[in-house]
Amino acid sequence: MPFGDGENIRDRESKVMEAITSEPRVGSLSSSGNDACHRGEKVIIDTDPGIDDSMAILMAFQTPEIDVIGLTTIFGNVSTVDATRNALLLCEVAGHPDVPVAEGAYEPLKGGEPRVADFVHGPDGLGDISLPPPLGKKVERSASEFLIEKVNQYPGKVSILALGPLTNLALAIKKDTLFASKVKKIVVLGGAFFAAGNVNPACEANIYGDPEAADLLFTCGADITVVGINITTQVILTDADLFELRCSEGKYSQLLSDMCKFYRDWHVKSDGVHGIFLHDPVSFAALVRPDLFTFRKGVVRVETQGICVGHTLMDQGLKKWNSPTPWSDYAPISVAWTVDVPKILAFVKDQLMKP
Ligand SMILES: [Ca+2]
Repeated sequence: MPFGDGENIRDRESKVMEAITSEPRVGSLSSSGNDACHRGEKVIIDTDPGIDDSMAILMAFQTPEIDVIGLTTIFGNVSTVDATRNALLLCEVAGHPDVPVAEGAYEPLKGGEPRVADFVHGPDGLGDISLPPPLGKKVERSASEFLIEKVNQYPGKVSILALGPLTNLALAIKKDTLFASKVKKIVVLGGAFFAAGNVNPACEANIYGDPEAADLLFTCGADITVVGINITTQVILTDADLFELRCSEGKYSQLLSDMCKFYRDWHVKSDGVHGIFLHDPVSFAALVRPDLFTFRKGVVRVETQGICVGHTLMDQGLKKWNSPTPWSDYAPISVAWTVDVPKILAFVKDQLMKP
């Protein structure tokens, strides 16, 4: 769906242009965790923007410790084509129109129409605030080709922040059998660990979007950290925080505040929450500030059939099973277990309000 061409489009355009043209400021980020990002670390963001994706992407571009070397797109909050448009626009808003955007798969691994959550993020995925179309174009390669190219170009040096359904990553693993060993680290927003989902009681939206892809990724042997909604729903930007954001000098605070209206109203209707969950920004924090979390290691499998399709289930290693299970013989991954809510909220607000 195209961006609206309502009467306030000129205001939006000038707002976007203002964000594009204002001087970038280099901030600082203390990253004291053992596995925190180091200066200049290469990161690809696989994304379905998405309002909270937009927050995470703009935060990433404002973080000097990391070097965003590309965005790859996927269906989820919007269609893949709309995700590409939004990703291009966000790169331009962030003052990085040169960052390549590679378009991802149009459907999950098993085929069929993807599930699109436009009722959460608005028809355009960015809160339906009549933003202008991007000036730039996507690159020729597909998302999975781009991912493969970059991990081969910089083996052991590229981390991936996966903020949507995991189809592109699964396709990269299928096409390049050494992909898992060449990627540095993959941080995934997805799943609900020993907690209720957000699509239905069994499953969370990103995993539900392509359960086969998620199961393939979680069992591929790569260095993976997964942040479930059992963690991200603990971190809420309340109405008071949103007001503070709107009143702040943050470089993108007006744009994000406008985008957040639709998203916030959905939270009231759906969850009785007067504010927004910070799913994607919290996952970004797991990449750059892992010291704000605790993690547990275990093999994670994803249900691909039946009423619990999309359910993520971790073997915590608490019991020695009598016989082999579907969890046996796979490499464990790191599952975010606890989060320091006050500290992470302060971190996210600080990033979002950075001038
Ligand atoms: Ca997302």
